[in-house]
Amino acid sequence: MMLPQKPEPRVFSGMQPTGNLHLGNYLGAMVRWVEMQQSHECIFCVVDMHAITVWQDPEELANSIRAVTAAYIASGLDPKRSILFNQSQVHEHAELAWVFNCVARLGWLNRMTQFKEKAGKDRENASVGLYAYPSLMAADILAYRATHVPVGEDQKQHLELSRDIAQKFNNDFAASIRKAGFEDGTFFPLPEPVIIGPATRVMSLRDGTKKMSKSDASDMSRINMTDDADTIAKKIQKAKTDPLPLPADEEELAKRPEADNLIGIYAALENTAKADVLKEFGGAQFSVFKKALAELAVSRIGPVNAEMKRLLSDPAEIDRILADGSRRARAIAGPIMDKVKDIVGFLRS
Ligand code: AQP
Repeated sequence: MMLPQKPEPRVFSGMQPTGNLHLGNYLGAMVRWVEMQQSHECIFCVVDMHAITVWQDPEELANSIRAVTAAYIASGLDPKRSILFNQSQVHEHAELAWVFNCVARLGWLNRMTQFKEKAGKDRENASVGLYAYPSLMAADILAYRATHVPVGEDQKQHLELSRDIAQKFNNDFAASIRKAGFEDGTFFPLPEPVIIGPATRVMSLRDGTKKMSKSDASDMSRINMTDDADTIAKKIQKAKTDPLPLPADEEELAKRPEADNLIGIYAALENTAKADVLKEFGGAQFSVFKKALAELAVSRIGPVNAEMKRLLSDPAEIDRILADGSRRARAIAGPIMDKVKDIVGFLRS
């Protein structure tokens, strides 16, 4: 298969099967994926190899891979139009990650804030995989020479590292890249982060300065995509706020993290801007706003939740979708990895 000289526009992104997907994953990433699917060639991955950078119960991991796949489809991703698969079924991710481990510099990885946060004080005991996570992420994207990566704000630093790795590979191997037929000496694109919308960083419902996260010990801190209507309403009602009514302008809103978070969630669910939500609710008490937010959240998440349940009642069908997606992903990544091997100087038969 002939690769194009310049990579064509192509979208890649993924989520870890490490527990329940939450509203942050949905509004920060998934909603954008569904949009981009209309206009771009898209590849969406369940990144199970990233998940095992911290220990996962094997049975739970297998179930989570299916649950995340079901969430993708229930949210509106079409497995015929886009490629949906789990990472470990396409060995090119691991192969390219090794090459990138040899391109990336220790100093670059040392700066990654996510590793510092996740490893915490017990850094010596963190897995090597957790440390090398950004090289694997670069490989996920560049195994398809993908050009656009829709993610939440928290992934910005890793995306910048992916660009640095692509750039250094292109520089280190420029002559060999030309010899392999790429006239301008560029093999990998520098992937563009797509971080847009009013909810690129959804915060914890218990603390407006902390990101909403799967691994937060308190379930009240997040809205899970599997929560029922009563649970969603209760979590929103109990969400931390300050005592003042809602502000009328965005400048004031920016000074009040909890209010800002809830307004951002409302705007994203309604597909509008924060300013428009403030026009409607500026000056209102939180009790009034929270009631409207709970209704909106239930009306958006309820149908996704119901469809996820329906899909999960047929696990064999989900496995079939992942097998089909993996085959289609390999058809793209295989020839790219073959070229990488030629460029690096590996012999292949
Ligand atoms: N709070 C968030 N707001 C907006 N976007 C978010 N994302 C995650 N949290 C938020 C985006 O969701 C996508 C998938 O994330 P992931 O599964 O790779 O894991 P993560 O970023 O590590 O998510 P968590 O919930 O924080 O998991 P844990 O607690 O296990 O670390 C990404 O595009 C991410 O930006």
